[in-house]
Amino acid sequence: MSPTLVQPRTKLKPKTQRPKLWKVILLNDDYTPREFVVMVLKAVFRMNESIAYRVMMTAHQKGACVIAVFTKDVADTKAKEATELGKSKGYPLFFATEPEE
Ligand code: TYC
Repeated sequence: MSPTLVQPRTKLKPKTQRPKLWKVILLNDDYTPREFVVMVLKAVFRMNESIAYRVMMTAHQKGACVIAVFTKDVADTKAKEATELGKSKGYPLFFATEPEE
């Protein structure tokens, strides 16, 4: 009987690349009213009242709070939209974005 030849696999399984995700971060300030922050979180990030209130209080007490992660485009658009809502009322409310590790 002749020895069985094991052929090396030549086709490598392509690794599926996941797009890098970006965090949207809510920053505390001393001037924006709490109710306004809650309203923006509900409107732009589709949070319900109790989650929006908890997120706002976390930023208020700790200085910042990660809100959600999105693809870069969506994170930038939402952070800008939310920041603009504050600006339109003269508030310094600020939403930052940064890449996830
Ligand atoms: N610190 C603000 C106040 O006391 C409320 C506030 C909370 C503002 C969270 C921004 O990200 C923020 N009126």
